[in-house]
Amino acid sequence: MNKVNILQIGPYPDWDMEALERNFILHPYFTAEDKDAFIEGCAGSIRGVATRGDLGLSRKLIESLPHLEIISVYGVGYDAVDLDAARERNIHVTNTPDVLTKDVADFGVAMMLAASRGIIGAEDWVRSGDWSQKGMYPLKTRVFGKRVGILGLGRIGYEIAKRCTAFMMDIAYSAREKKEFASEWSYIQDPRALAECSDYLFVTVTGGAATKHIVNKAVIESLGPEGMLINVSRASNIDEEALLAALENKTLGYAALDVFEGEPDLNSRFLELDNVMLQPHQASGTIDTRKAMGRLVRENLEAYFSGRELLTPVI
Ligand code: 8YV
Repeated sequence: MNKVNILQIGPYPDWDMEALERNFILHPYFTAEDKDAFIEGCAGSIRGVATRGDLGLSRKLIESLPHLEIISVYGVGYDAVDLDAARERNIHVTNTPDVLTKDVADFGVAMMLAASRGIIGAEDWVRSGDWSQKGMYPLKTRVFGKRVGILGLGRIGYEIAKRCTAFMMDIAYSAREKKEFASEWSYIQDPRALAECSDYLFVTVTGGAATKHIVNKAVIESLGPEGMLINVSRASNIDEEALLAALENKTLGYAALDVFEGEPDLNSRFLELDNVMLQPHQASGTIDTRKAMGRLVRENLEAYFSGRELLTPVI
């Protein structure tokens, strides 16, 4: 296969770069000081884009690439890709589902456990000398046997629910329709009603316009001052202003967050709070999973430009 010119939107680990550079000529958009000039210089040769779930690809960029044929996303979430702009020109879009599902589910449950039992604070309690000076670490919150709501029973939500079963938790879920494979769990379609009967509410719906602020002020209030909100999906699924106000006023007990509006530059109000866990969008961030994601990004591009079927097409 002749080397095809690919616009690379964000950095990838070295192991992905070595493999990509074997078959493609990469144009690292993220390194350019003057991005418009960078695009002007390479747009005429670019036939593919390699991006990331958190970075996506805007209509403006899509329209600046007259020969673009495929957009390969490193991540399961493609909400940051302007699908309408891609569809208008029959540009293929691929993502990396399944390979990251279980790691993201592990991470969501890990945040629930770590936040409930105060594990991060306890580490500081030991390291700071508080344990010897102040005595026993303050008591925290039991997890097993509590009520958990899963907002969105897709692949990741389903894996989280399975993990919570092992903690003897009372599981309910919200989805567009009842899932026959989930008959052992309660189906509560309305997010507010789901929050009302949850101690923990996981947000696992796909990001995008259809789910923007699905967790609104009313849902947050229904979860309440004893409740914990856990987000491993997209920041856009939560009304972040309502979340911040609820955390500041203690009308929501706690939030464990892996995603933020404007990330990595999150709202500084989060840094003033002691009832949040703040994580750097790392739910899929294990070596194994990221290698599998990178392989899928590459293999989709290689398949397309070799005339073979795409492995994981979105459109
Ligand atoms: C991304 C994610 O890959 O899968 C997704 O959609 O959000 C992450 O796993 C992230 O953007 C890593 O760069």
